Amino acid sequence: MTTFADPNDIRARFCRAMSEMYRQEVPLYGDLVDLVETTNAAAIAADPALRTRLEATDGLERISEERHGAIRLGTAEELHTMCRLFVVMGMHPVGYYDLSVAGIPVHSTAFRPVDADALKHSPFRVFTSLLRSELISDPELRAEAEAILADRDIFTPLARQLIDKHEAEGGLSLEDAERFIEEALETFRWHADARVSASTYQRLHDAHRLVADVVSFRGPHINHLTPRTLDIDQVQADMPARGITPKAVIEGPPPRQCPVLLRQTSFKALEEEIAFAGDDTRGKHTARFGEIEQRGIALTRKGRALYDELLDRARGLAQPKADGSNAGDYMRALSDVFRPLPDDYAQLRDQGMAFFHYSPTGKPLDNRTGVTIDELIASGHVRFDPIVYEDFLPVSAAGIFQSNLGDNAAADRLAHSNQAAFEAALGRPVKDEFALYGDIEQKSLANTRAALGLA
Ligand code: OOG
Ligand code: NI
Repeated sequence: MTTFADPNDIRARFCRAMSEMYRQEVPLYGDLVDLVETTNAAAIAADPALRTRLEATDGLERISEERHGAIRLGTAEELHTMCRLFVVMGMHPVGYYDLSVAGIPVHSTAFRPVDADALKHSPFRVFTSLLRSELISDPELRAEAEAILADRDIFTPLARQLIDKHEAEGGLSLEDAERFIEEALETFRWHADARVSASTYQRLHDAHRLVADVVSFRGPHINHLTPRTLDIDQVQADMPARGITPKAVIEGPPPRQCPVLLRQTSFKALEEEIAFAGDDTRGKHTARFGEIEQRGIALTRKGRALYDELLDRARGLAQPKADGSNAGDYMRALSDVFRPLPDDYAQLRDQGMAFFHYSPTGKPLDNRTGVTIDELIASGHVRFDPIVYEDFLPVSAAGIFQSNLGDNAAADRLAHSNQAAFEAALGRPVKDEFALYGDIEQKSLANTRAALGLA
């Protein structure tokens, strides 16, 4: 019997291979990673409690490793096959993000590990968008774009074979897994030679910069990678001194004692030289950038509804401008407006706003009848720790897209969301993020009760 490679290992190694490749392709990204590593080391050195916590939960070794990347696909078939490819690495589609509300003609999901062990092994995920070609308003251009896309195969023949083999046999041998990583990586590689002529590129670009990015090339080049930072405000502040131009504001919630959800910021996409098909004209394309993220606790539907409401209110007070001129006003509005969301884990728990992982403290329990979890916490038998948010935020994602597509990208609402069409392309429903966090929480409760000898 052959032993199959562990999908968690395949994912971790794929993530490292992709990081290597992207640093070579986009040297400025390597500079960002250096800055993140320096800042993380300083944050750990300055805070012994943080150090102890990270040692216990994450290990210090891989703190600054990439937590996510993003790609943009052109067709339903590409999305379907990409889903099968990610499943080989233990990544499953979670959530539906409609970016058309922000004037961006795509909808998206996140391919990611779902259970607690897999997340711990390697949390790497890929924010994956599908072009909604129906939102290209000129019917002739739409037909042309669809024909161009129908005529490419973004996967290597061997990658396709290995995906089939994985499905047929239920896994890949260590050797096949090695080859799979190399072949899968090819799909994410940058190609500076466009498949379209300069004039086609221009027409696609005029429809939407994103349309040109999706349609013009041989594959869905990885457009950014995102390491984890322990101090996003510091990295944002230090970017310019390293010759890195950050986007105007950090997306997501304000800085807090008890961080919630996801904060993220990026550097502006680079202008890169490309060659067009058919003649020897050259042009410029902006698509690729670097991003950083800092995650906090996952919110329940109730907590999330409050988050959405508060974010809306803050953006009503100070819509962040692309040139950064009102960044200070926006950050102040954000901090003011977010006061109703308790900045305290116990209160977040009492109010049912967030998800927690429960565990026994080790204190022996003698009275074994009718004890509730709240009583066990009060008596010091059970502790609760935040469950980290593993997903994305649509308003933040729109901000990241916009800052990297040129900040004057249209912001009008384009269309209604169409989750059904997305799932039809994918070939399966996306998983519900709230249900996944709820499961992790419930399992930890059951394990805790069992460990304490309670039914
Ligand atoms: C994806 C942008 C969204 C995030 O972190 O929210 C994203 C893209 O630009 O393709 O990666
Ligand atoms: Ni991102």
